[in-house]
Amino acid sequence: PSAVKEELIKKYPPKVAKKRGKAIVVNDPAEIPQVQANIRTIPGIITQRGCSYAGCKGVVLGPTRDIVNLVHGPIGCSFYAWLTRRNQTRPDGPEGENYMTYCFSTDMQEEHVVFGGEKKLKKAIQEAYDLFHPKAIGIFSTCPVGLIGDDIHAVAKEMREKLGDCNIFGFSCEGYKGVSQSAGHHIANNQVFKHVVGLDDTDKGGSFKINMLGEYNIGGDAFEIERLLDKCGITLVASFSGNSTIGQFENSHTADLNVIMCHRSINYMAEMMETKYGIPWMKVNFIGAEATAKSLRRIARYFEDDALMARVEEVIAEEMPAVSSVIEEIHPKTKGKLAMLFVGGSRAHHYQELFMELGMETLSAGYEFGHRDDYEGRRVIPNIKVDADSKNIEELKISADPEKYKPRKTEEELEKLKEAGLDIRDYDGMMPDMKKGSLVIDDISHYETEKLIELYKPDIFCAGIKEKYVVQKMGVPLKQLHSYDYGGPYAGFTGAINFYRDIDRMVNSRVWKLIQAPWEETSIELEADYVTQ
Ligand code: CFM
Ligand code: HCA
Repeated sequence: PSAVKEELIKKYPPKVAKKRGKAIVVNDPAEIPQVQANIRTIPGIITQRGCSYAGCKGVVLGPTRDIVNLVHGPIGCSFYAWLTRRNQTRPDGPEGENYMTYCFSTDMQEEHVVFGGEKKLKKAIQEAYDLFHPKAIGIFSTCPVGLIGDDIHAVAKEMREKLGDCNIFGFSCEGYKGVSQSAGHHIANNQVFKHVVGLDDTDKGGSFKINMLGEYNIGGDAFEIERLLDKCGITLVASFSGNSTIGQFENSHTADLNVIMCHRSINYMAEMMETKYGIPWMKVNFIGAEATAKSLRRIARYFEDDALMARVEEVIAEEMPAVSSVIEEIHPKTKGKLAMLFVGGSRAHHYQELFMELGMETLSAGYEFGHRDDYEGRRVIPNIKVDADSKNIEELKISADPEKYKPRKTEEELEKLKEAGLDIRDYDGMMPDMKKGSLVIDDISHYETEKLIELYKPDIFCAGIKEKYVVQKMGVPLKQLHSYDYGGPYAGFTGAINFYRDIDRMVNSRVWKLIQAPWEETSIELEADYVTQ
């Protein structure tokens, strides 16, 4: 692996090679090395990262169905975020509110960039209100809004007061804020926490009340998780934000536990909710059948309820046979095959579980915009250098709510649970789960991707739409772990079965062998023939 690393950076100018060298590390799970992460991409390198607006408007708020998400900016920003992420939702019947299929934008023109766009924004809010009478309107700033200084928060306040029965709040998530989508996650967490969470104190009943944080219902994952929670008798108060409503967010502080799927995008919310309301959080993973069983068991152990623990065991016993029979059929065909995963800020870790169940090895993996804690574990957080880019993102000062703070467990109770192996408030990151000698690469560049494939020739490469066809032209199938291509759900037990079958189809299809990769000699000879003809 060290030789591969050298090969990946060899062609770069010395300064670039030095910098990229710190983002490419040979893993050792026993002595986790440091990974350079969450810093600016080197200009000129083709990154797969997106922007702050994508992380805020697209990722965190995108899956909410009854908030009108209004983009203040030129039309392209809204158009390119229009139904491109496969977050699904299930409205309450045919008349139930669902604005997800709409594309709301102020359609800023040059005139507004020069003379200001606040008037147009006010008009757009009024128009959306008159047409839909939504419970809430979220305003999202794109790059030019920040550059010209339109004050979306003042507009939000003015219009909220004017309209009276519509919660209106803004997100200063200009694309250039921070270094990736990650900044947008933080901005989204802050504003939803400030303007929405805690508004509705109604006790809606139910036992074992949890919130599901960082699950965005891509390809219907949240539906499968909801099915399992329901079967176990665990009440889902709110989901941030797959298949969610604003009413759920308002009421979410009545839950007794926050479980986190995607740590990167939503850990801020969990911490703020614990400080203000006293709700502890726990990392879970519903990707992988074993991981799903483990996560359900851990939720039951948190509640320390025998009947719940028994029910969870019953559910696992009911669900597992179907999983095992598919694994028995597929494992012999996938065993020993090689995978690589380069995705966002959490899936590159979670999906290694499913590949393990298929007997496949992960040779190399990395995030586009994960932070060091997502790689090395939260214990490194105190040592993370806070640079100017991170300082630009607001850290809310949160304290216990004088009336609503109610610790769900005492510190002693939490300590006891931790001693019994329940890792409350912790996430160990991706590297402890990866083999010694595997390559961990942050913010992989396009050149490095191609080189890595050429050197390792994996049986499957997992990434997004930008990589998909380039990689497939090299004769390597690419599974999109963002959109799942057209598949899913992949979460839970049913999801695991779907994934096994899809991966089997991909790694065992003979079509890939018919493609000549650019580095294959035969293709070079063919080209030579062509030239001499
Ligand atoms: Fe979390 Fe996500 Fe991901 Fe993410 Fe994303 Fe996504 Fe992703 Mo695409 S919130 S970090 S910003 S799990 S959109 S649902 S697939 S890059 S790995
Ligand atoms: C985003 C969204 C994205 C893009 C996926 C891709 C998603 O980052 O803005 O590059 O294929 O999951 O839809 O991550």
